[in-house]
Amino acid sequence: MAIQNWKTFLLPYEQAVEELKVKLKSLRKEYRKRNEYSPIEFVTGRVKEVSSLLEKANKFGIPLDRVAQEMEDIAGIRIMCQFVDDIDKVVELLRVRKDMQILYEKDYVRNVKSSGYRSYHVIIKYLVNMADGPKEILAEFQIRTLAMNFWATTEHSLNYKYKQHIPDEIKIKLKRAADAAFNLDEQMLEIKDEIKDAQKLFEVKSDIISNIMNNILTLMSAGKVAEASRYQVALNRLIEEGEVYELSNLLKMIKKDIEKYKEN
Ligand code: 0O2
Ligand code: 0O2
Repeated sequence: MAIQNWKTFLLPYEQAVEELKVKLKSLRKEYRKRNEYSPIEFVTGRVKEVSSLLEKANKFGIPLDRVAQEMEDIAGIRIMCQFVDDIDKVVELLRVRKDMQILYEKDYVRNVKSSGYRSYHVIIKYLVNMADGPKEILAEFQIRTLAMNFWATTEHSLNYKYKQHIPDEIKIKLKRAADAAFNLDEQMLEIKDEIKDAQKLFEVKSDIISNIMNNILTLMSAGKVAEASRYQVALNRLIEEGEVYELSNLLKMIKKDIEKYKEN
């Protein structure tokens, strides 16, 4: 296929990656808006480079006119999670969706690869609406923890450096590092509730603080500069060390004041 044809061939994959990224990021936003913990930490996506597509087709003996049917990861979406048990939750979120059809799943979290690679792969069929009509494509989700992602990206760059022939002594060290990363994931899981509580507390506090800030601005724009400064000083005192109840009280006070000024 000529370069121009590859560009056209990849268009629906580019479209799919953009759409899927938006959809998965929206799920995260939805959890946050509901003030709930999100099993999705962040999402990235890419369309396979033509060079790496050709290399893979060559490695697996895939004829170029069969690439669309046989290469599952031309469109790739990566979903990063904070904790190992979030991975299953994300897979569940994908399983119930009506805008994609899961073809199969590969669980490299429980069935770790000999390289040390851990990740959960979900292969889907996805319909994109292009200018010349609907087109069904294959796409791959890779769902993994931050530690798994750190390991995989590092190992991937070493593979690139050594052209898939990483020396044995480095392979052994990499395998050990992969197990250490997984060990870290398991230890983090043991204190998950503690971490979640701390994150929640942070979110609740920053929510109240931005609410107070907005109310201070309202006071300022109503010409109540002295009152606004007084609240700003009180807020500054509480920002670092203040408890949630103290911030809530300050918020109540400023809201009450604003109501009072509105009545006058
Ligand atoms: P926000 O508001 O920061 O969440 P893109 O086209 O930028 O949407 P792309 O090109 O697939 O996505 O991948 P990119 O740019 O590498 O990263 C996508 C998103 O993941 C970006 O956020 C990054 O900030 C975020 N990201 C990347 N690495 C990390 C990381 O190690 N930790 C965290 N928490 N986030 C990371 P957005 O989508 O631009 O917006
Ligand atoms: P890239 O550069 O990531 O786009 P395989 O049999 O492993 O050669 P297959 O049969 O396509 O590949 O499926 P598999 O095993 O599910 O792998 C698909 C993708 O998973 C790979 O894409 C990698 O992104 C990732 N992956 C699988 N094994 C490893 C590993 O040992 N280390 C790292 N870092 N990533 C891995 P590609 O085609 O390698 O390309």
